[in-house]
Amino acid sequence: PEVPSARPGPTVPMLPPCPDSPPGLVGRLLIEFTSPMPLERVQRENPGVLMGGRYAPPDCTPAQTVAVIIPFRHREHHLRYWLHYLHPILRRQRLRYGVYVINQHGEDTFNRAKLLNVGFLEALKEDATYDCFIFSDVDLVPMDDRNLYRCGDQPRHFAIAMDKFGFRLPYAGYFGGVSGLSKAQFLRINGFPNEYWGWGGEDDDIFNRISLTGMKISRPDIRIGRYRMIKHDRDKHNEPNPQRFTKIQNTKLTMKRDGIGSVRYQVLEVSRQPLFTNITVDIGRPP
Ligand code: UDH
Ligand code: NGS
Repeated sequence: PEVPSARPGPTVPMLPPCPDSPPGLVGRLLIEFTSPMPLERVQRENPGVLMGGRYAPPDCTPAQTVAVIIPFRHREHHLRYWLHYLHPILRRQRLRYGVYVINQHGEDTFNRAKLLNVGFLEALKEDATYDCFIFSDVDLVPMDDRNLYRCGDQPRHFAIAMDKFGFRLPYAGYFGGVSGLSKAQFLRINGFPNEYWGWGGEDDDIFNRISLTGMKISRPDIRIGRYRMIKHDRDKHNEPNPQRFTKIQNTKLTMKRDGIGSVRYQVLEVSRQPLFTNITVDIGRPP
C-alpha cells in the first residue's frame, strides 16, 4: 500500500514491520573454503545488494539498521568467501544493513579493536540511522542462518561454537570473533580499547567493559552459534602482544580514558565497492 505524503510529491511506500522470526531461513548450512571464489561471481550472485554493500528487504521494514564492521588488512581472499556466504544469509534474515571493511593502512602493528572503533564512527557518518553494530572477523562464517545478526537488550556474542575450538566456547568469558552491540550499549562502555597493539586480549577487555557496566552477554543456542574459520597462518605485524595480560587486569581504570571518546585516526580513502564499503585508515602505531 502507498500513502500520499503530506505535501505534493512522491508517495511514500508503507511496508509492514519485518516479522520477528524471518520466514525462509534454511537452518544449518554447508560451508567450505576450497572452491575458488572470484569477486565477479559473488557480485553476480548478489544483484540486490546496492553499492557500498547496502541492503534493505523489499517487502518489510526492519526494526533495526545494522552496520557490519570488519577489521581488515591483506585478507582479500578471506573477504571474498565472507561476502559470498554472508550477503545471502543477511538477506534471508531480512536485515537492513551495510558492510564496512576497515582497512588498516601501512605495515605497522595491527590493532583490531581500534579499527572497530573507527568502523563505528565512520558507519554513523554515512548513515546516522545505524543503531546496531555487528563486529566480525573476516575469516568467520556462520554455519546456521538462524544465528540472527541483530542487537538485543544485552550485548550479543555470536561466534560461540567455532570449529577450531571443537564447537564450544574456549573459556566462559570468551567474547572474540563476532559480537554485536546496540549504539547505546557501545557508548555505555566507551566503545572499545584503542591501546591493544598486536594480537590478543582486546576481546577480553571488551568483555570486562561489559561486565563492569553491569550488562550481561547474550548468546545463541550452542547448536546454532556454530562457525567455520578459514584456516590461515599468523599474519605479519600482528604478533602476540606481551602487555595483554597486565592490560586486561586494568580495564576498570583504563576504560574511562581509552575508548570511543579518545580515538584518533585519519581516513585516507572511502571507496564504495559493489558488495562493501572500504575505508582505509591511518590509525598510527604503538607508542
Ligand atoms: N586481521 C586482518 N589482517 C591482519 C590481522 C588481522 O585482516 O593482518 C583481522 C581479520 O579480520 C582477522 C581478525 O583481524 O580475522 C583477527 O585476527 P586473527 O585472525 O589473526 O586472529 P586469530 O585469533 O588468529 O584468528 C591468530 C593467529 C593464528 C595462527 C594459527 C596458525 N595455525
Ligand atoms: C585468549 C586471548 C583472546 C583470544 C582467545 C582465543 O587467550 O584475545 O585466547 O584465541 N586473550 C589473551 O591473550 C589475554 S585463539 O585461540 O583464537 O587464537 O581471542
